[in-house]
This record gives sequence, C-alpha cells and structure tokens, in this order.
Amino acid sequence: MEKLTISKIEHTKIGIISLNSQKNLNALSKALIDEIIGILEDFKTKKITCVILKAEPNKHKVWSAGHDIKELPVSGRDPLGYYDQLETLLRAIQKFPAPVIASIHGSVWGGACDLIMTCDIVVGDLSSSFAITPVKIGIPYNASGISHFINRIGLNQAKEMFFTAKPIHSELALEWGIINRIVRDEELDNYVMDMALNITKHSPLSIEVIKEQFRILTNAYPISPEAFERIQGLRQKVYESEDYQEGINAFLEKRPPDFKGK
Ligand code: LCV
Repeated sequence: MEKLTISKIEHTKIGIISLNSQKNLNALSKALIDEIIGILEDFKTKKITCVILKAEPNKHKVWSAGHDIKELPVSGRDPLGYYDQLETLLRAIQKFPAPVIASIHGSVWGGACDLIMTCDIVVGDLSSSFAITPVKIGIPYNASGISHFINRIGLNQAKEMFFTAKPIHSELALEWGIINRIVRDEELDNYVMDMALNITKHSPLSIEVIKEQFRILTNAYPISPEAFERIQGLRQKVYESEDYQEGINAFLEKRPPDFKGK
C-alpha cells in the first residue's frame, strides 16, 4: 500500500502530498517522514510555489495519529530531540520556501497537531479535530513545539490543549485560530486548490522572504543559557521517569496508563 501519493498539478506550480499509510493511521514514522522530506526537496528543485499537505480519507476518520508511538525511544532518551524525525519534519515545513497549506479531513493527534500548527495555513472541514497528547503518554514535550502553540492560539488555549489532551473540534478550532478556515467536507479540496492557485499567481520571491521573516520573528524568544539548561533538566526528569515508559507500554498493551508521578 502506497504510504504517500504525490502529485503536481499540471500547468501550475502546486505540489500535493497526500498521506496514505492506512494501517497505522498515517502515524508519523521515520520512513513516512523521510519520504515527505524527500518530496519537499524535490518540490524545491521543481520551484513549486505552494504545497498542499492532505490525507486520503480512511474508515477511522483519522488525518494522522501523530508520532509513531512504536518508534518512541525507551526511557532515558529524549523522545523529541533536535534530530528526532518529527522535529526534522517541522523544520523542513518551516524552511520550505513557499506556503504549505494543511488540508484537514478527520482527526489530528499529537505531533501531527504540531505539524499542522507549523504549516502556514490550515483549512479544516466540519469533521476536523485537533489534539496534542504528550500528557497521555508521559512525554515532556519540547520548547519549540510549545512555542508553536503559544504563537498560534495564545497561552490560555495552548495550556488547555496540553493539559486536557482533549480533541478541539472544527468550530472551536476556528475560534481559537488552529484553523484559518472551516468548510463543508465536500468543498474542502476545491477550496484549498483555489487558495493555492491564488497564492501561485503572486511573486514567489516576495512570498519566500515574507515567510522566512515570519519564521525568524516567531522563533525570536530571548532565553538565557541557564533557562535553556533548566528546561533540558526538567525534560530529562520526565523522559527518564517510570511514567514515560508506562505511557508507551499502556498504549501498546491497549490499556489505560497507571501514572505514579515518578
Ligand atoms: C503507532 C498507531 C498510532 C500511533 N503510532 O483505531 O504529542 S506527543 O508528545 O504525544 C507525540 C510524541 C505524539 O505524537 O505521540 C502520539 C500521539 N498520538 C495519539 O495519542 C493517538 C494514539 N491513537 C489513538 O488514540 C487511536 O488510535 C485513534 C483515536 C487515533 C484512532 O482510534 P481507532 O480506535 O479508530 P485504533 O486505535 O484501533 O488504531 C488502529 C491501528 O493504528 C495504530 C494502532 O496501534 C492500531 O494498530 P493495530 O491494529 O496493529 O493495533 N496506531 C494508532 N495510533 N500514534 N500506531
């Protein structure tokens, strides 16, 4: 089964990446992410000036189940380190020299929620929902990921998403700014294509430089070396904890986790 379908719309500069790894609900495995990054490199060579990131519908109505839990490292190693597959993908999206539009039908989980937050524009249909779930597994998320949420939806709403891990459904997702637009399910593909066609009519150089300025400005968090080291130390306590391993084991054994706070 193809994990991805890629297409370039003829006579346009639009590239489409459609996730299609049905068996594990488009979980962001290293293999899937490596393919996406390879396609983005190819799109860069082909001077694509707008990318659409979508997913083929599946019976679970899941756009992506997030980081492949089966690939999370064992206790004692940072699960979201700088070179982790998910972080590498997020940077590739941010640094792609043209807008990436996330087109969402179905539910988005965990690191996939961070992924769509990192895209430049998000269009969801009425079935779309968004959940960030590290607390369900016992993961100490990471500073750059948390900053994506604060930048996009503000402090209070970002805290609610992280601390409850509850899915935010389309109407509230629009109100909070997780998605730019909400459309009827049957209108999603055409709406996103029209937006992409509009973007590709404009100056690609101007858009590229404006996108990079957005990235520089939104990443401009003054932080002291001591604060950085404190964050790393706090996160290490979590990913070295028994709770971290318990969260992963509980998911794999299909049972609720029994967190002990240690
Ligand atoms: C591997 C999976 C996954 C999966 N990985 O279908 O944000 S952080 O910090 O937590 C970050 C590290 C992260 O992204 O972690 C992952 C966060 N993702 C989640 O918490 C979602 C976990 N998945 C689910 O809650 C359910 O699978 C949903 C609600 C997405 C769909 O439920 P449904 O009952 O429709 P199943 O649970 O039966 O899943 C179908 C198959 O996909 C696998 C799952 O193990 C199952 O495989 P088997 O049939 O072999 O058992 N699967 C689902 N999610 N993230 N594999």
